[in-house]
Formats: sequence, C-alpha cells, structure tokens
Amino acid sequence: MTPTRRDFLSATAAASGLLGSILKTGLAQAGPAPGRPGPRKVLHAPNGSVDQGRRVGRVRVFHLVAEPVTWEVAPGLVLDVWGYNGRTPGPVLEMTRGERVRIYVTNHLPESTSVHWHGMIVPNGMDGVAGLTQRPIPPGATWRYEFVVPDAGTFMYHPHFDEMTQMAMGMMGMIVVREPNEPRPDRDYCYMINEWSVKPGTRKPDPGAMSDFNVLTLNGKVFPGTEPMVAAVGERVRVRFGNLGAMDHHPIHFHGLSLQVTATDGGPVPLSARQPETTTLVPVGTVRVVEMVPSEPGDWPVHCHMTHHVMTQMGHGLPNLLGVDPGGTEAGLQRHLPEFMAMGHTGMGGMGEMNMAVPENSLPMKGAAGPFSYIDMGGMFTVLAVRARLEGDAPLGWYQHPEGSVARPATHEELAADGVAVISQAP
Ligand SMILES: [Cu+2]
Repeated sequence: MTPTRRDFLSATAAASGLLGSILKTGLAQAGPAPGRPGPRKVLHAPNGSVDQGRRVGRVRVFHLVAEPVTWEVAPGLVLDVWGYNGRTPGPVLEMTRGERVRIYVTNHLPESTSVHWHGMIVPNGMDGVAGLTQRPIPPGATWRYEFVVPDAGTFMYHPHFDEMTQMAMGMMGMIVVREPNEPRPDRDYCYMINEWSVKPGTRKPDPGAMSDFNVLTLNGKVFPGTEPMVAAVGERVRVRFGNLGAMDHHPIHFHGLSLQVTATDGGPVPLSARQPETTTLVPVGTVRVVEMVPSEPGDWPVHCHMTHHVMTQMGHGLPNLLGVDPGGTEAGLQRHLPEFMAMGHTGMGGMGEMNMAVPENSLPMKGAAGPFSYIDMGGMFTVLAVRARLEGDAPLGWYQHPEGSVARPATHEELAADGVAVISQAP
C-alpha cells in the first residue's frame, strides 16, 4: 500500500518519539531564476544532454550504456533508477537523415534488455523487439544496431524487453533527426516526459504502479529542479516533447503565447492541418513538436495542466479538510506534537513554504520561492523566460516588470471611481 500523508501523520502521532530521527524539514528553497541564454540554433535538452556521436569513416557511431543510475529529481529527492550513460532520460541522439548510424548498446543492468527506435522506420531486424525481431541483450554484453536514417523528425528510444519494469525505472531517450542543411529555429528545446511512483522516504520507483504517480518529470526533473528555457521576443522557438510514461497523457500548457503542433513522431503536420493552441496533449507513446514566436517578454509558466501533475509526493492523498473548523484540535495536538499543523481547512495555498516536516529523501507537495512569493506549483513545471533582447551570455535573473505593469491591491478611490461596490473583505 502506498503511504499517504494521512498515514504518515497518524504514524507520527503514534510514534512522536521518532519524529526527530525520521523527519527532515522541507526548506522553502528558492526556485531557479532563469539562467543564461545559451547559444542559438542549437538543440538543447534542459537538464539533459545531446549526443551527436562521432564519425568513423562515413558512419556516425553512438554508444549507449544501459545501467543503474543515482538520479536527483530535485534537491531533496534522490532516486535509484536505471538509465543510459549515467542519466534518465538518456542523451538525445542527434543525427542527419540519409546517413548510416551504428549504435552500440552495452547492458550493465541485472537483466536482459533491448533498444527499440520508436517512430523510425528501420529494417525489421533492427527494430529492437526482444523475442520478435532479436534475442534479448544479456547482462554484460555489447550489441550492435546499424541502419540508414530514414526520415527527419523527432523520435524516441526505449527497451522492448520487460518494458513495464525498465521504462518505469527510467530507460528512455529522445532522437532528433535533421534534414541535411535544414534551416534551424532560433531556439530548439527537447523534453522527455516520464512519471514515477516513489513512496515518500524511499529511493526506488515502483514498476508495478498503475496509478498514483507522484513524481512527474520533464527530462528527469521536477520543479524547482527544472532548468528554464530562454528566448528573445520575435524568435522562432521549437519545443519537442516525447512521452514514455506508463499511464498518463499530459496536456502541456504554455502561458503568454500561441503555438502550433508542427510535427509528431509520424512526421510533419501539413500546414493546412495546423491550428492555434495554447495547450498540446502529449499522449503516452507519442511525440508532439510545437512551435511559437513569443511576442511578450516575461517569465512564462510551461506546465502540465493536470493539477495533480504539478504536485510532488507529499501533495497527494490528503484528507479533505476544506471548510472543516479545526476548533481546538490543533492546539490540543500541538501540546504533544509541536510540529503539528491542521492543514487544508482554508485551502492549501502556500502550504509548500511552511517548512513542513517530510520524511528523509522526499519532496514537499509543491513549489519553490519565486520573485514575488511562493510558487504553488512543482512537478511537471518549468519557465520560458522571454526577453526583449538577449545580450551575451549574462545570467538573466527573474523578469523585471515595467513600472505599473504588475497586479496590485485596488485603492478605495479606484473602486469608487469605477463604481465597484465592495460589501466586505473576505473572511
Ligand atoms: Cu500531466
């Protein structure tokens, strides 16, 4: 059974003597202020890596090592996962249509594996399906895949041996294939979406989970561990999303701009079929490539619009106390449990910054400190930092709003002038 916050609180009430030894205090850590602009017209995987392989004669050679990895999803939560080349997701493999690639796969996992090139139309024997198109790659072995890259586009790679376990443990990555000499967008970002079930206080994801995913990642990170994207006003921005999570589709929403889906893992979307959106659904097992030209500077959220997917571990499974009067319960319990707080009876806003005690190696429900106050979102959340101009490589910091352009309390004079009757303040 998955321990929830409720179980956890009742357990701590029953064993308050252990409180000091099993709890850590969730610090209200600062969120990542937008970083450096980075080079233009280059593929970038925030928090990740891009591997262009190396040329051996006329062949581009890659080497993937499937292996156990120690992985930090955000400060305070480190997981024991499986991945490629020391990370999850593995490196983005970048190649060019028409060239021959040779991909060596070394298996350092405790069980067999294989690698499937999702969306790429390769010779059947290179498709990586253990049992059907090849024998599995046993532990300790290095196998060879080789094919001519058939199409440009955005694809993925993952095992087709013990898929449920190996993908739940983090074995996946993206592939970007370019046309020779293709024009590049000003900014080109690439994300792999995954979801994990990790009991608070533990390090190993549960491959048997079918629901209750509580760690929702972009390139293996949750906010505030996610590195912001950066673009200048008027630049063409491409963002490639691949979803190899177990069970969930993710409506990824962009604030402050309009976008179009320009391609999937099946190929480019014809111009006549494109439509304006601000949210694109990235179903399991698919790629969605979106493009946009931001017109408004600022720090704009980019996040999954499923509200539980912008919460992390300790935000799920709470008892519903909304509207419940805690009465004297809080004071009574605090005599025995000084750290006890009656939570949620007025809503849960701001709870992330309350220095709530959480088990060692787990994350509080959400968020991080922002430039104005606490940001009540965590999980599958990041920022697109848009600036009027990007000069050099200097750190951006948070957006500096022009005077008078930030929402603020209304004055009595303003309310009177506009005829807005305010009966009373909120309770
Ligand atoms: Cu989601």
